[in-house]
Amino acid sequence: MKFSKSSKLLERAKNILPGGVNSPVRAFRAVGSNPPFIKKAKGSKIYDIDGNIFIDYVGSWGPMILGHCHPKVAEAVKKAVDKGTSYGAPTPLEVELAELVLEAFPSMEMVRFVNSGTEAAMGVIRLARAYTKRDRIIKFEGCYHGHSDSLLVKAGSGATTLGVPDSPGVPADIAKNTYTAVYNDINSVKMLFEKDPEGIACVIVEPVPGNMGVVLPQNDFLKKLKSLCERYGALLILDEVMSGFRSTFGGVQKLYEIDPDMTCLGKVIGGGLPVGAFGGKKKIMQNLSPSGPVYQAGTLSGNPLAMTAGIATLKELKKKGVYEKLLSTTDKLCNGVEEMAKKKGLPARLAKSGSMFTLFFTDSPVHNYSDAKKSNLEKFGKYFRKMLENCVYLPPSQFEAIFVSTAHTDKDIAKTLDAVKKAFRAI
Ligand code: KE4
Repeated sequence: MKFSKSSKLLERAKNILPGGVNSPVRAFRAVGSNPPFIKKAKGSKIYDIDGNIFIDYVGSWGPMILGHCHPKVAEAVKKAVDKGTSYGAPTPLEVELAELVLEAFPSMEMVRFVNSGTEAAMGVIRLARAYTKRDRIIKFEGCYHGHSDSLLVKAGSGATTLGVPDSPGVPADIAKNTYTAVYNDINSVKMLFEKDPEGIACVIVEPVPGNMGVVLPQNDFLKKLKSLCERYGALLILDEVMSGFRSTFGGVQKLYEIDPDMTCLGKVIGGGLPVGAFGGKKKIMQNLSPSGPVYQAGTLSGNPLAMTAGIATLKELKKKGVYEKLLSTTDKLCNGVEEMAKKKGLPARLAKSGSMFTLFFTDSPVHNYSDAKKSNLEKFGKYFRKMLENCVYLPPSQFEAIFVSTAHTDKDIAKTLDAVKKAFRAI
């Protein structure tokens, strides 16, 4: 397998694009390798500029749940282009997609479309602060909600100290309004509410995190979170940008029977075009401009091409049998991986939620970010590079999720498991 054209292009790109990429994780820094430059994708495959073909489990980090270039999605977008690419005016398309989203998320009574998950999380935090007239927020270590200042914050020195910036450029004055708790540790949240009973506007959480790798909620954690928020008058915000539509036609909030005040969405609802969304109870959402005083705006929000791709994608997902197939393909892959890891006596833990999963290279359970960080990153790097050599394109980080699509065939799974066998032998 050669990557000479990609290596040359990376050198050229690095002169004009920081790190040669437009989003850091794509640079493959976490796996000690350089990224292939992709020229096209179709179904479950991606094709790089050196002629290599990979079975793709990144799926553009989640949006490509139907695989790349799904005929229905591609056809719809091609037609839409002939009607213009953006109007900056209301269109029937955004009403249609909004109705599909509200059908999938019964906890949502209203929704606002934006252009990314980052914008969705930024907007929902501002709305929560305005609605509750409070400034502090709670997030969780290892959960990611995009790169807005209030959410690029990590825990201060003590468990209940105010947040500190998690990136240069985030003012300490902003970071101090963000508390960080520990996922699956309800007491770490209780302590914060007891310390600041009237100052916390909201708790924002990935109900099933994917950004520390996939981690599953334990012991009714989400229900306990909801009741703490109710007790202290804070809003519960579920960030389902990644988990949305991955297990069912809707969110994991349906599976865990949680009724959040607000939800963030992205990825799948744009079918590969830039879309984010935030929504929730009407009494909160109607405070959003222009129906209310909370300002939020976007030139390309509700863009006709992105709406078209989202509508086509959700309409496909609604079809009978789609989730049965998607989940059985995922189970086949995961069962195969777990069997081989066990046979090899490999210290590994697999966590799965619907059609997304992570194989942690650790032999202890992973219930939060500090557990996840015990994984053997060197082993993960070797495994990643071996899988790439065997034409399987995985997310280039231990702390990400693998995404299965409806385009992955039994043949893809068999080839992937064969690659896993070779990779396990090599590490
Ligand atoms: P975007 O701004 O990247 O569209 O969405 C931010 C975001 C918000 N919430 C959750 C739960 C997310 O997973 C994300 C983005 N996910 C990452 C993957 N871990 C996107 C990949 C990247 O940053 O390049």
